[in-house]
Formats: sequence, structure tokens, C-alpha cells
Amino acid sequence: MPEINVTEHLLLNQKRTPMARGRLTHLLNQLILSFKIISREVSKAGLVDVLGFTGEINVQGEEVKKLDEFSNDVLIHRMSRAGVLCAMASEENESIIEIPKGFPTGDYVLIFDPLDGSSNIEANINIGTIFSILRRKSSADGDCEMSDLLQQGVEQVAAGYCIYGSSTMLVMTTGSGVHGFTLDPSVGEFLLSHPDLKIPERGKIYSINEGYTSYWDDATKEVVNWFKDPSANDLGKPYSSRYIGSLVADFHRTLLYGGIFLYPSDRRDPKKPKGKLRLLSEANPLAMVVEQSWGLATDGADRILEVEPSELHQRVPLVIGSPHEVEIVRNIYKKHGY
Ligand code: AHM
Ligand code: MG
Repeated sequence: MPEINVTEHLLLNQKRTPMARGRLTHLLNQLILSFKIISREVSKAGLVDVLGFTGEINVQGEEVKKLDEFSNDVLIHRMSRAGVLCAMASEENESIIEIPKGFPTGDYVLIFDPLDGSSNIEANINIGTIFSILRRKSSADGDCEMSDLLQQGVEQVAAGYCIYGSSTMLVMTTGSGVHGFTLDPSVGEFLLSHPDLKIPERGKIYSINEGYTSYWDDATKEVVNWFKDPSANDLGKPYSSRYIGSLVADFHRTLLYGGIFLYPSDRRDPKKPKGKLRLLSEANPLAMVVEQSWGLATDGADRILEVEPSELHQRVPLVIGSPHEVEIVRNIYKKHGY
């Protein structure tokens, strides 16, 4: 197969859209450069003083790690200067990130989780950046508004993630399929390694933090039991359990091997009745990727991409993966009145 890099791939895509002005391609190229910078730093973790906490607490009430902060800073700094955005939102920042006065702006908004799964950094486990790109809805003459960020996932024009692991890989969609690119460190380019990814129609793996069983309602307990009990499920044997605790890594495996990932609502923290994952920076982009690869994503009952956002850091239960397993789960929840 001739080697094609991500920039060439984006340009081919752009040529298929006659009216395209190349703004989205430019945005994605700037994002890709940020991923390369983050990847370089992640690969040095352990060698230099980049591990450990900064001592600060982020808006989610969690301790901020140095690499989280570094990744957030790189993305904000680079993307503010891209000239194609009118605002951004990050999982690490409480409110909307405006483009500084005097910098050129554009019609897109970018929402990201700069370093998902960062509690795993010290253990050399895969972590990643997740991104979602939308077009602004407000008039182009004024400043971007909160409503430009609070759009349903169906409005995303591009989404994906960059996973930093045994190799660095970018998986993304611009609305016509999902493609995976692996970073070749010897040339510093993301090369097309996984064209037109399709999630298997069904799988043999379920992925959930089962330590929280006692916080689940009966519906979720029945869901998980379906996967474990060969007399209940249609696999005829127990599904295998895999849970890394790094969403990008658990999702990436699910996309390639099939099966299901769940982060349901639970009773653990009354302030977070809808689970832990965020709609705008985590669930929506992965839902776009999975749907573009012929999979499904729901909150147990309804399609993630149609959930109406009301706040920036809104949390949502996430059930995502192969169509067969996601449908099974939806039917069990429906039976329980979800
Ligand atoms: P983070 O964005 O602060 O890294 O938190 C999100 C992470 C996900 O990567 C992962 O799926 C989840 O937290 C694991 O949570 P838990 O430890 O509750 O299972
Ligand atoms: Mg996260």
C-alpha cells in the first residue's frame, strides 16, 4: 500500500467537497501538530520531571497532573492562534475559552479533553486526547456564545482522539467514515494505517468498572449479568471482561475488537448521578466515531448524539460499542422503564 499521510488524506477529502475553503483542514492540521507535541512529551514521561501533581485542583475537583496541564496549555496556545476558531472548551477549564483579542478568529468551535485517563500515566498505560469540532451557530460578527458550545452531538463536523501508547495513533472522522493514522516517529508523520474502520457487528468483551456494582440499580446489574451468565446471554459462554480505566484505551480496543464499554449512572456520588464521563468532551466525540464506524452509542436508552446539552461539564451515562451488544443493553434498560 502506498504510504499516505494524514495531511494528504485530509486534502483528498477536502477536494471531494467542492465548496470547501480548507478551513477545517487547516484546523485539523493545527490540532495534529499539537498531538505530536503532546506525544513527544508523553513519551518522555519518567525521563524528565513531567510526572506527578502540580498541586492544583481542576474544575472537576481532581488533582491536576503536570502532563494534563502541559497538554491543555499546548492545545489552548496553538489552537488560539489557528485563526479558524471562535471559542474553545476544555475539560480542565471551568468556562468557555475565548480567543484573545487581536487574534484572527473563524467559524469553528473546539471542545477537548486534553489528556484523558491521566491517572494511569505513571503505570505507562495508554492515555489520549479527545476532540470535538462544531460550527458556530451565532452570527459571525459578534463573539462566540455559550450556545455555540452547547450543541447536540449530531452537529459535530469532525471528532476523534489521539491515543498515546505503544505507538501514537490518531483516529478521526469528518463525517464520512473513520480512519486511523499511526505516527511514524522516524519521519514525524501520521500515516494512514487503518483506513475505513468498521467496528465488528458483535464482540466477546464487556468493559465496565465492576467495583461499583453495589452502587448500581437493578437494571445495570441485570445488564452486566447478561454478559457474564452463559444461560442468560446469546454467546453461549461468558463474555470476557476488560477494563483499563482509561476511556480512550478502553474505547479503542472496543472499536477494533468489538464488544461494549459502559460507564453507567450510579449512586456513588449524589452530585454525579449520571456517572463520570462528560457529554461534550468525551461521549459526543466517541459517539460520532462509533456511529461513523457502524456502531452505536446511547445513554442506556437514547442516542448520545441527540442528548440536549445544558452545561459545559454535563455528565452522561455512556453505553458504546458494537450494535448487537448496545441494542441488547438498550432492551434490558427499556424493560426496566428507562
Ligand atoms: P479523566 O478525564 O479525569 O482522566 O477521567 C476520565 C476517566 C476515563 O478515562 C475512564 O473511563 C474513567 O475515568 C475511569 O473512571 P473510574 O475510575 O471511575 O472507573
Ligand atoms: Mg477524560
